[in-house]
Amino acid sequence: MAKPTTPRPSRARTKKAAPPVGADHNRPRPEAPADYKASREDLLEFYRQMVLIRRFEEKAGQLYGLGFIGGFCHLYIGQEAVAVGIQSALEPGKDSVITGYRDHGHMLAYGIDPKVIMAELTGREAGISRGKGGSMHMFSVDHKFYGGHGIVGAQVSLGAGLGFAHKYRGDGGVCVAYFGDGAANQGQVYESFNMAELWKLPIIFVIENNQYAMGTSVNRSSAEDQLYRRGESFRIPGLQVNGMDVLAVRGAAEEAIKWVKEGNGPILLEMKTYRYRGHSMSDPAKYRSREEVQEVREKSDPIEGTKKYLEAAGISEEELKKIDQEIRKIVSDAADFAESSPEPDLDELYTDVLVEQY
Ligand SMILES: Cc1ncc(C[n+]2csc(CCOP(=O)(O)OP(=O)(O)O)c2C)c(N)n1
Ligand SMILES: [Mg+2]
Repeated sequence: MAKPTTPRPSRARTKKAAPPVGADHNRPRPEAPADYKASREDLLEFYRQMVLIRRFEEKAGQLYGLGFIGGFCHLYIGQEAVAVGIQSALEPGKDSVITGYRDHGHMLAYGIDPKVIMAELTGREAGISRGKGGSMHMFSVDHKFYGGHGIVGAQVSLGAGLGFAHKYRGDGGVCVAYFGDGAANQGQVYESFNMAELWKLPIIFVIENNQYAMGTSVNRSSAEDQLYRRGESFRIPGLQVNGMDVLAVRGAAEEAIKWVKEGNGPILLEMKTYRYRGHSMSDPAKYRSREEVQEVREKSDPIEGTKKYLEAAGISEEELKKIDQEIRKIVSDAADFAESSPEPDLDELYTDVLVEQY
């Protein structure tokens, strides 16, 4: 066989250092967010909401063990600062939210009645989805909370649709679409990124990087494990945030909202957080050690961290104990309400499953 006459150019001759990520297009970037300067009242409210989520989830875990909750159930314990910090920066009734199946904490942070959430978990008629959605499929259109989705990553595309609706209607709202580190490897996430940036949709993509998907760690499963960079090739800027610190989360949320409302298109927030419990209710947890979980609990717990801010603001131990007691009562009332509520009527099997008219 004849030798090729034109040799391929050697790599050495064409080699040129690639520009760093983000530096190749001359475009503005969001500012590095500062921690939110919380008032005494803000701090108390953050504490109250985070403790409510923690106690509610502990109770849900117990009710699951007792057989009151069927199907899947994913707890939000450890991640409280993310939902609470972001939600506190949104405009209720104007901005929309969508998330995956780890949704109870998000609904509580939205101010939705714990009773109707617990009733949904236990499959009761009084539940927010009339007892037919369960843990993973809760909705409240009144609160612009669009679920609760069991298909990993699907909420990101639906969120792009919500962002489109805000823009199309010109209602000035922003969509926050939450997803996990595992979901960040799903293909439809990137199709959504492309469209969202192309159409400059008002959407904040929030990756709740709790370090683990169902059975493996982010580092073991992700070629690029610095997830805030995942939007860069679509020109979506990303910020990495300490998701265990409610003031850092709120500060980043404000910066993101500003960016989006100025018409710059989407932004990505990577919230570095941690989940203390198993992925779902049955999880052998072979992917991490108990010591690791214990260390995070001791060193970075979002509620303990907020307590330190509260102490510095002069709030006494007694005041916090009072809040803790109030929350315990709210949660036990929610559980009593759920347990004593009737199950949906059999006829309900055929409602809300098919849209018959437009
Ligand atoms: C399309 C799809 N693939 C797989 C699953 C099974 N599954 C449920 S949760 C999960 C892991 C997701 O992890 P992550 O996105 O990190 O969210 P986290 O559970 O940590 O909140 C998987 C693989 C699913 N529900 N949907
Ligand atoms: Mg995860």
